[in-house]
Amino acid sequence: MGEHFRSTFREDFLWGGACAANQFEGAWDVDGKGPSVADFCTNGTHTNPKQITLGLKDGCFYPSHDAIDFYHHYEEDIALFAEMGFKVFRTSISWPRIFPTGMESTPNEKGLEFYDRVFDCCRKHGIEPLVTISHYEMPYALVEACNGWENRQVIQYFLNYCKVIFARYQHKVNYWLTFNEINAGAMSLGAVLSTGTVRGYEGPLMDAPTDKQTLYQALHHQFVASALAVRYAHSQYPHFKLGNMICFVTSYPYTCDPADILACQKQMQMANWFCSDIQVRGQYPHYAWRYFHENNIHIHMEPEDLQVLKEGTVDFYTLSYYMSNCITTHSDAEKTDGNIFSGSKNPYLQSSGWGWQIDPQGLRYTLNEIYSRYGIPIMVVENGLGAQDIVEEDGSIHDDYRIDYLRKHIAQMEEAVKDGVDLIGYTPWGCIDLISASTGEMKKRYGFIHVDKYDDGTGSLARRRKDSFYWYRDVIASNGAKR
Ligand code: BGP
Repeated sequence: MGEHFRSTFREDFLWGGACAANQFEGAWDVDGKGPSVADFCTNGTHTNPKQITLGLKDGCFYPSHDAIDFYHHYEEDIALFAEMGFKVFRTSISWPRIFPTGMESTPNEKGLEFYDRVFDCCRKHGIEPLVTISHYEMPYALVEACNGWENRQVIQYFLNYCKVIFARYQHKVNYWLTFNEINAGAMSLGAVLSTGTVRGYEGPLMDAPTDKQTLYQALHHQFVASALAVRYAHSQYPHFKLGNMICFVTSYPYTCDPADILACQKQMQMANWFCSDIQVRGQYPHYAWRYFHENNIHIHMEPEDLQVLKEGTVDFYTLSYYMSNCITTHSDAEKTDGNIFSGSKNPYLQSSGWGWQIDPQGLRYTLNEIYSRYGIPIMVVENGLGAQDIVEEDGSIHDDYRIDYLRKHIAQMEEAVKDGVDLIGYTPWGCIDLISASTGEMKKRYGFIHVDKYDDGTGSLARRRKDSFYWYRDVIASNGAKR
């Protein structure tokens, strides 16, 4: 108690929202942009998986091509964020907007100018940009030329890209995240979107080939690329703050059977802690070697790699948190869907319409676990409820289910702060409706702002404030107290 007891969010707490270029910008081939992996992904549904195709196919719908057209609506959208009182806006730079194939030596000036306009607009409204450098947006040409991150050469391409955007936006952006959900790279959906190791593959994203040797080698290259970018930024731009980004899926043992406890520990290690340990502590963790041995994984490293990892550790920790699951060795346990990782159903939790188990207390638990492991500032850079919304005749949208979800998670963040966790910000996902990453749908909406856009590609793109818009505005105005 006493001087270490904090009763509420810090004064400079960064309230805001989060989006990613490929899910909301549209303008996929405008002003010189090259295609990204996401631009060859069709839409799907909860039950009908989205596909990646080799080139564009007649009769397929590619939702990223137009998305919600933030590219041409950014002024209106950022003004709406400002109306809610955002202090921070997390977005990503589309790598192929800057380097259309990823391999050019000079950047695409028109792409750079677009982000100048976006960041200037944020600053005009007093909003701090928080920029993800790579959010499932690898130039597709790098998939074809290099099988994505499997090829070590991509490290240099990525570093060139980082150097260009760091130099260009050094006076506009202070907060950077290297890779979105880097730990997704070990899973099938992540393999497609994050590691880009899908050369020659066409079919459902979830069924993309997952050869562990290739994935962990690709991940190693991403770790080195991330560390090199962090090290370079620290040396050139000391005012920058660089973070990692983990898709945190908290797992609980399904029973108190010691076999379940161990299975859960192993799951937490390889799913969540593995990437975190490397990016925060700067070294491969002890438990990884046995996993590699048992799975016949041999990572090729250059002599300097381990030193680079040590020298490129991040300044703050960020995570997405939507749900939790259970892990068990008992085969009769019912399965549940989830964000990238699936697991067993927790009988104490309710699920969203897409089968993600809602667990606000798990967020407090998770924040405590992360903070006691690393002791560096933490930001929750994604959280939210994907749900279908109904637009009433008068244009209003009563999304009390979304308010309920967010309110409960904010309450648990407050508990974590009282526990002593240094939480510095919160950017709920899809603060304006956008394309779902897992299914490619518009129907799965997260926003405070509704966008008139539908899964058949129709819609006027009109923006509307949902009830949650006004609610979140009050949350921010009261620094989290009024909710
Ligand atoms: C995270 C991704 C986001 C986002 C979110 C919600 O894993 O970083 O890009 O989309 O999940 O997932 P979905 O869009 O599948 O509902």
